[in-house]
Amino acid sequence: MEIVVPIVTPFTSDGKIDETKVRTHVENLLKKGVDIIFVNGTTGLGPALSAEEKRKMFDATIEVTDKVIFQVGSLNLSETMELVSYANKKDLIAVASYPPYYFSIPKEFIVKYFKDICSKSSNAVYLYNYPSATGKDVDADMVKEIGCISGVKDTNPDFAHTLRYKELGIKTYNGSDSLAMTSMASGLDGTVSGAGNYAPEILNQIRESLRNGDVGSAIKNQFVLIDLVNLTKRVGQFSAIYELVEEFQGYSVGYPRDPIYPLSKDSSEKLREEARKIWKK
Ligand code: PYR
Repeated sequence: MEIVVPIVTPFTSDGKIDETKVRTHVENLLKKGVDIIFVNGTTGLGPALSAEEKRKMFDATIEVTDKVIFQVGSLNLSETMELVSYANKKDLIAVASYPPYYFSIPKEFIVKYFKDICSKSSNAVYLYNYPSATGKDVDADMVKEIGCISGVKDTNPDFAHTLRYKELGIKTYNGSDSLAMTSMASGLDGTVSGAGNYAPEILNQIRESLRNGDVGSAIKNQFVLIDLVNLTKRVGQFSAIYELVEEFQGYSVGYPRDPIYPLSKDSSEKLREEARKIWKK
């Protein structure tokens, strides 16, 4: 039962990556029981980062831990391949990619995209499947056809869809906060949770409860997580995570970057107050 956190990308007020804040955040999450750090995911604003910025996030993280999954995907395949080659020189868990998005393309192109990454990578290659964001569902049948994918993060409310990958015998994680408990309880390899940025303790408590057979407590904590996530969604989920890391973990992870605008002071104060009510530590 691994807890994977897709970390936020901490920016300065003028939009540069703050590497010191990355390291502080990663160190704290590991201390709080997180097993694996996923860099440049959705919560990390991956599609909004340049290749150079993706590499910076990876460098700052790997200085702290080798338990890293490095998301390298983009619509510019030469940049993606450069990142894959860069990672070949390092010790890490895997490189990962979402499929090429935006364009309407045949399945064979997606299969080829992943095969090309595999042929360039000396590391394991994981799929980041997030159909509601990318418009492409790289399902278990496609993964079988690709043939070289050894892990998947499926950000998907359809749990059976995720379970199909596990049938192939590859590392399988579901990336929906609302399915954290289900993912840990059902024989998947673990959960990927954006809320883990600000509430790693809750994920850890869910895991502990499951290990102790205390399902009631696991369910209770799962609903605290769901309530927090629903609250963030009302004001702007990705911006809100920056606020809640500071609120609950006690240090700043800087700012998001436009067009993921920071919350107004008023909105931030209301969010924090509501969040404290939901999660009374
Ligand atoms: C991500 O932020 O990358 C997730 O999968 C949740």
